[in-house]
Amino acid sequence: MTANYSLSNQDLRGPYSRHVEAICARHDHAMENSGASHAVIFSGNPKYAFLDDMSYPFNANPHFLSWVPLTELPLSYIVYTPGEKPVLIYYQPHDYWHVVPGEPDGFWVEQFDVRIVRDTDDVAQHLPAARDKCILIGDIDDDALAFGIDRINPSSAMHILHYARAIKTEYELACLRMASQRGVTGHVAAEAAFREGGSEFDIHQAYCKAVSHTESELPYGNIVALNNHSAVLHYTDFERTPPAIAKSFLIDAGARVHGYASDITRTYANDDTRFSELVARMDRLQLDIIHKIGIGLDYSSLHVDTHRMIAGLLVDARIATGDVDTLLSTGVTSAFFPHGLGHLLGIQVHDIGGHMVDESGNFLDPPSGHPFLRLTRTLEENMVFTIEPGVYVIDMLLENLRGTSAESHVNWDSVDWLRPFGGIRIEDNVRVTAAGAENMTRDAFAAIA
Ligand SMILES: [Mn+2]
Repeated sequence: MTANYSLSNQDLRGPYSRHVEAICARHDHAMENSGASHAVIFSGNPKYAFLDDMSYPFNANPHFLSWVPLTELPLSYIVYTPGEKPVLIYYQPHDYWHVVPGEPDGFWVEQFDVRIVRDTDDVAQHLPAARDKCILIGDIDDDALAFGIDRINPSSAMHILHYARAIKTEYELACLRMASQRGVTGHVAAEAAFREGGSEFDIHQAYCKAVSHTESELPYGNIVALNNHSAVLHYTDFERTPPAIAKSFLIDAGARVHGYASDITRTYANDDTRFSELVARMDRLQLDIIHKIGIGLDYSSLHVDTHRMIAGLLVDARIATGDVDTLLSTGVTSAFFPHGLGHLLGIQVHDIGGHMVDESGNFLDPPSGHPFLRLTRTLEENMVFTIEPGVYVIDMLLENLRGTSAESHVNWDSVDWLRPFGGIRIEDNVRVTAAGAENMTRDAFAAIA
């Protein structure tokens, strides 16, 4: 299936109006805590390369996007005063050089008092006169864009907003499900391009076409890796010619809907039975992890549990020998699985707040020996995050085991066998439910199968 992804916005009006209510309540709380009467949320401004007049792709302030799904609206502001309809200062310049934002329209529009401005000088008249009663939320790199507001991103408000973002509203869950569905159409097209013998570049283009994203619209740079390239965790080269033999294929790629991202990884074998079995074994392991998810579970302990399961997989696959505790304590599992189990997912692919313990600015570091774990929170209903275990041959890490007590626990012949395949990662996007977990990614694959 390579049809362009399309979606209907008809169902979102109700969920979105309730979402805005939730965002207002969140801001009421944050503003009370910071002693502010008004919150002004800035969408962001284009950033330019040094000595150049061309800007980088625009990345809107995620706080702005949590209010309104306008990913391409620079130099705009939301003004929120508790009890009043939020004002959207909508920057639509007269500009014949560029495509300017269109007329405000869509399921979101009736939630705002929209004020169109043609020039940044016209923003000031729509801001509260009492600038000292305002807080400004956004990336301000030019004082002129703050319009005299001194309190920018105060932690007394930001911690509350960041902590709350981990729990998704009904509207956000709908967007995240659609983002998974959109990404999955790309994954299906990418697998077909791999089976047809395409290069990494060909596969990447098949993916972009299927999800109907330009590269700058993707939530993150696609990882499209054939053979040993998949051992590079963030491999982002695109070889223009296919390898003589494509033994394996790892793709880590997502899509966006209304500013919300999916983040999905799949690994495929060509025709090698042993590697195929290892991929299938990892797939079952990943589902077993997801089966453990529930309200109140500590994500750090799930990560450590995953290391125990990876130890079992390495032994089953004759890549390592020894008992689980030894394989963990000697660093064998960390050499094969050197990244975190997953991260919060939402407007940002690595959504903010993964290490927060509460809304007061207390943070919990990852457990010792696991510095790259991005999520250490206790799971709550409607949190959305990724589950992405992996196993790789990364010689830089495996070489560190030589000469240690770990060396005799590694079957180096099997490492040599696995090296040309690179590695395996399976990544789904899941939501915590009262009953366990909703797997948005598997649901999307099942829906198009
Ligand atoms: Mn991820």
